[in-house]
Amino acid sequence: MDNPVLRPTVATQAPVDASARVVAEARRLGFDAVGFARADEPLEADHERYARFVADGKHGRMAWLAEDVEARRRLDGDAILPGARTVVCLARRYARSAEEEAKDPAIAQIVARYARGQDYHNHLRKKLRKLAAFVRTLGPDVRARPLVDVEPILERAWAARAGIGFIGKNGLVIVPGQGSYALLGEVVTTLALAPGTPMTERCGSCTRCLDACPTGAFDAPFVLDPRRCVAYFSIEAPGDVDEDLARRAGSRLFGCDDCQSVCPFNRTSPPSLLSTRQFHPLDRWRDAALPDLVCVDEASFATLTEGSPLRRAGWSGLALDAVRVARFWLETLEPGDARRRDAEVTLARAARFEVEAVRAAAAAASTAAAAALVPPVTRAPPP
Ligand code: B12
Ligand code: SF4
Ligand code: SF4
Repeated sequence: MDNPVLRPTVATQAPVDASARVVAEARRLGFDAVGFARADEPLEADHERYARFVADGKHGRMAWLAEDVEARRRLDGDAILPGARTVVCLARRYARSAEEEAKDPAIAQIVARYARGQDYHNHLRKKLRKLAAFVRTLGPDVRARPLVDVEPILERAWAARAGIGFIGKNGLVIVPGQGSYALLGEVVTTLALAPGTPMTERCGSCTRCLDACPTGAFDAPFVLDPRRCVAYFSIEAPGDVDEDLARRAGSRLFGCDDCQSVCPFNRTSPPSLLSTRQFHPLDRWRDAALPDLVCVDEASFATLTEGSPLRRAGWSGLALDAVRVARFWLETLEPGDARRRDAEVTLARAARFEVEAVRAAAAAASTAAAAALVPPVTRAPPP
C-alpha cells in the first residue's frame, strides 16, 4: 500500500481486516482515494451551512437541492440506508497532463475537464456497484448501497469527514498529493469499518481560486453562490444568467475549471497514474463545432449527447449555452477569426429553433453583436 491516501486510519474495535480488504478492492477497481466515515453520526455544522444556503435561496432553479433535507443530514435513515454504520468515501481522479489536454478538440477545450469524455455517473456507478457487492460479502446480512452525485447527500462533507481530503476555499475536496480534479462517490453500508480522521484545511493564506473566478461567484472563502457560477448557468439552469455574468463567462461552454486550474494543489500534483481513458474527449467532438450544439430536434440532441455529461444541460439548454458563447465571440473576436463564422452559423440555426427562448436569445445576440462595433483595441480577448 504505497499511497498514504489509500492507507486506512485504523481505529480500535473496528474490523481492521475488513477495512483493509475494502481499501484493497477499491484500489483494484481504480479508485484513487478511499476513506471511511461513521454513517450513524449525522452531519451538524455542514448541514447547518446547507440549511442556510437553501434559506438564502442560493440553490436558484435547482429546486431538488432544497428537497430531502433530512437525507442530507444523516445517511442511516430511510432515505439512504436504514441501519447504515459506515460510508466508504471514494475519489476518482480525472487529472491529465497539460500536453495531452492541449491536443483536445477545440470544442472540448471550452468544456470543463470532467465533462469532455464519458458520463461519470455511468462508469463510476459501475465501479461503485462492484465495490458495494464486495462489501456485502464481508459479513452475514451486510447491506451496501452505492451513491454517486445524484442522491441527496452532501458528498463533500462526508469525504472530508472520512479524511480523504480537505475542503479548500474553492469548496472542493482536495486530496493532498492528488489535487481536486477528482469525482466523488460512496458506498454506504451496515458494516462497521475503521473511520478515518478529518484533515485540517491546508489553504493557508492562498486566495488564488477566489481571485480567479471569472464571475466572482464566491461570497467568502468556502462559500459559493452557485447562481453566479458558470457551472450553474451552463449546466443546471441554462439561460438563468444576466448579460454581465454571461460576458464574464466568456467562451466557457459547459462548466468551468478556473477555481481548480489555479490551485497549487493541482499545479503540483502529477497527472493520474491510473487510466483516465474515460475522461478523454469523445471521438465525436473531433468533428464538432459550436453550431452542432444547436440540434434541430430532440432526437439529434439525444444522439449527440449519448453517454456524455453534456446531456445534463438539456436540448434547449445546450442550444442556449451555444448562443451565449456565440454572442461572446461575435462581441469580442477580431474580424477574420474563424470562430466568428461558427458563431454566425450558431445564431442562424438558433433563430430557427423550436423553443421560443432559444430563438429570443439568438435574436438578442444578433442585435448585440451588430451593436458591438467597438474599436478592436478595447475588446477583451476570450479566455
Ligand atoms: C449542486 C452541485 C453543484 C452546483 C452548486 C455547487 C455548490 N457549491 O453548492 C453547481 C452547478 C454550481 C456545481 C458546480 C461544480 N461542481 Co458540483 N455538485 C453539486 C452537487 C450535486 C450537490 C452539492 C450541494 O449539495 N450543494 C449544497 C452546498 C450547501 O453543499 P456543498 O456544496 O457540499 O458545501 C459544503 C462545503 O462547501 C462546506 N462548507 C461550506 N462553507 C464552509 C466553510 C468551511 C470553513 C468549511 C470547512 C466547509 C464549508 O459545507 C457545505 C455543506 O456540507 C454535488 C454532488 C453531491 N451530491 O454532493 C456536486 C459536486 C460537489 N460537484 C462537483 C464538481 C466537480 C463541480 C464543478 C467543479 C464542475 C465544473 N467543473 O464546472 C463545479 C465547482 C464549483 C465549486 N467551486 O464548488 C464534485 C466535486 C468534487 C470535489 N473534488 O470536491 C461533486 C461532489 C460531484 C461529484 N460526485 O464528484 N455543483
Ligand atoms: S467553477 Fe468557475 S465560475 Fe464556478 S466557482 Fe469555480 S471559477 Fe467560479
Ligand atoms: S487555490 Fe489556494 S485557496 Fe483556493 S483551494 Fe487551492 S490552495 Fe486553497
